[in-house]
Amino acid sequence: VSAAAPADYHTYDEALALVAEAEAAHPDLVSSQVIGQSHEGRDLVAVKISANVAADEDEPEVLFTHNQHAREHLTVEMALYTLDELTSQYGTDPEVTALLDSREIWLIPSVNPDGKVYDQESGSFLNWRKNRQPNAGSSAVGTDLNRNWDHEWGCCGGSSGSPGSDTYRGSAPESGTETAVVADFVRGRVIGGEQQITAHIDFHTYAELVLWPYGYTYDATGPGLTEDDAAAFEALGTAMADTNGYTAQQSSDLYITDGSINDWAWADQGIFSFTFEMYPPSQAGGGFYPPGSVIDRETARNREAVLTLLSYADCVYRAAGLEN
Ligand code: 0X9
Ligand code: CA
Ligand code: ZN
Repeated sequence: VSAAAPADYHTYDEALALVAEAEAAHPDLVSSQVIGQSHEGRDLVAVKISANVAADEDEPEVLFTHNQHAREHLTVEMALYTLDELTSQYGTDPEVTALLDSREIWLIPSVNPDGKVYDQESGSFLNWRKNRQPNAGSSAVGTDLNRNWDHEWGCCGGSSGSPGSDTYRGSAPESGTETAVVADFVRGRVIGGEQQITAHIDFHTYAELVLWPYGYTYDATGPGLTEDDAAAFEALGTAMADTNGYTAQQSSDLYITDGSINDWAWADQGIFSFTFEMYPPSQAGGGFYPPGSVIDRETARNREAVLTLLSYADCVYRAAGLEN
């Protein structure tokens, strides 16, 4: 496999320009907002996509987060694909139309823009994972944002306490600037005591997996995660994997993680929260840097999975044949 060049992927500025273009072209469907700043001061942006987008209607909300890990550039392309597909197919494709008429979608195209810019814009890829926040008392830079969420943070050997590690969990839960901004955004979707977001995918690369909580334990159930919850996670995760050919499993079947976004989103916010590990299946396909020629295919590959998540967002338990 020929390696990608940095120019094969959109830069963060280019991604934001495409968001602005979509908003200008579809003002009835797309509305973006700055939800905070990264450590280095870049805007963190959430894009809402829904019919009658200006109104906060009482519709199930769905969140897609991308690029917690800097070098996973294909995930930003996934956000741009979803934005383009949903907006261009509204009013044409009946399934997309019905979903935008009945759901409110939030896309965060990059949770870690500082890391993305650092990894992509020096002239060659740097294999960078973490954010770009300095660590007190260490010359090592960066927190692994996906070990920095506030549920069982650092509990179980699924992260590192060493700033030099690629899985450094940070000095405290939500010590990562970007973790705190996104967590505050999610908490801000609690209205009248009810979290509006019911379902979520956090996009990563690579390995072609659909993963669900908990990551901190091998047990299929746990505090706040009942047998019915586990059945719903497995049913919807498997249904999505049936559409894209990924492997569906509990995230700890891959390896133990603590402080991941999925564990926090479920345990703290009650959101059915999945991780997708996109293309390639292994290092042989280009690892974190597959060639730009695969972007269209590997983003469109997740079209049905995204629509499946949206379709069950009114009641995820329905995926398992359960009434809740
Ligand atoms: O280790 C990670 O954060 C993810 N893999 S990656 O290669 N993209 O770094 C997997 C996270 C899955 N674990 C949970 N969702 N708990
Ligand atoms: Ca709406
Ligand atoms: Zn990742």
